[in-house]
Amino acid sequence: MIDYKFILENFPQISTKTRDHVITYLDSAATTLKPKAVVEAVDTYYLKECANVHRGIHTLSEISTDKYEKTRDLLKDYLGAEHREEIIFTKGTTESLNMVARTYGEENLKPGDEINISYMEHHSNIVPWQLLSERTGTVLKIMPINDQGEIILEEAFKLFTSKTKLVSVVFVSNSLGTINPVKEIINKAHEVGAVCLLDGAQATTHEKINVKELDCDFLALSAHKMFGPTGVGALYGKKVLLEKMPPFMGGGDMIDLVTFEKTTYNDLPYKFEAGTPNIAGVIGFGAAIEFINSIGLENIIAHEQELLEYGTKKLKEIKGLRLIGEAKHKASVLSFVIEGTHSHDIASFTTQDGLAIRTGHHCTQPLMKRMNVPATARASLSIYNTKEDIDKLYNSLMKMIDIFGL
Ligand code: 7TS
Repeated sequence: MIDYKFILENFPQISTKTRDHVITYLDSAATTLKPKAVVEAVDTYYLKECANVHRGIHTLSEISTDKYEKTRDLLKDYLGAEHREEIIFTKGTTESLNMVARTYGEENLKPGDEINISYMEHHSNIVPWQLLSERTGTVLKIMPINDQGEIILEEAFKLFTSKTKLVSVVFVSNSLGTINPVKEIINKAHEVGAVCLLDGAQATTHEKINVKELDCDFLALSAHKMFGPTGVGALYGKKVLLEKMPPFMGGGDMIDLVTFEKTTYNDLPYKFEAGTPNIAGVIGFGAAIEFINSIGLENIIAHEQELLEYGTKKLKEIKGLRLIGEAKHKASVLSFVIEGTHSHDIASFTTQDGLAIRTGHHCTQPLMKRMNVPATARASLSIYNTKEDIDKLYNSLMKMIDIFGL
């Protein structure tokens, strides 16, 4: 059970008037709201404890370093990783995915080697592999999906051959909400000798993740989708793989010894964290993980599933509305189209009732094409949402249909 009083106290945004309205925030797949504890952790760093990390022995540098490194331990435990060195801080999912492409990909993949992704990937899990293909001659293969928005495993697995060297798949789809059978995909990848990378951007607060049990080789994530600050995230990678990978960027902190003739590199995880990192962001991320732990991920998931069930039922009552993405195993994302309207018109209308929904292709253009829609309207739900929020969306859509004469 989610204590709504606790939620209201922690997310003042949900009761603050912006322009004419108290906004009903239904766009958590884009970014979640930030609880007070996260903002306060960032605030404390900047106002009272500001210093660089890993660079000095003065007290403030020690405090910042301790807090920065504490987040690594929190995330290691949150993901069930074996070693803290397996957690690399990045700018977010996009950078983590690009890091694997540029380091593991360039080092290990050869012309003709195949990379399998799915039709429902975010652009950040498509374009880095296309860029890699341009540089190395690798070939991209696409796992098909059905009309409900589920990977057709039987067909997809036909693409797994001795040529497959890397599989990169979204754990939870941002546009459809589909929770993919990643364990089966990882096992299949390993069976043919490929490594498997998960795009965990949307998964981290909708699914309990244990990277050791899953046996994934890499997992990319963003803090801002798990109540943390923007511009920070992480790459989980198996130590044996990370150790053999070349650095991503060169600079301070990632070196061991520098001479003009030759440079040797720092140990993990610092080999991949060149330059002054987003210290405040990482510290805020730690507070976000503690916040999730204090509520209990299982409670968050249960609340979201209840809202998903209610929202699905309610939206299906609307004539002319079609849900895009009806997978059996689904997170709290309601993507839809309404016959006779463009999704942008839906957003323009519902925003007047104070609703914040996202419309467009959600950075998944090939998926939109596969589902035969130009774009969708998307309501994505989190712990601070209630059934009343869904009722507001329902009422606004009904009003729109009436006014537009649909
Ligand atoms: N992968 C998935 C599945 C995502 O949903 C997103 C962001 C990313 C990767 C990229 O994450 P970033 O933090 O590096 O930007 N998705 C969305 C969305 O659905 N609406 O806005 C951003």
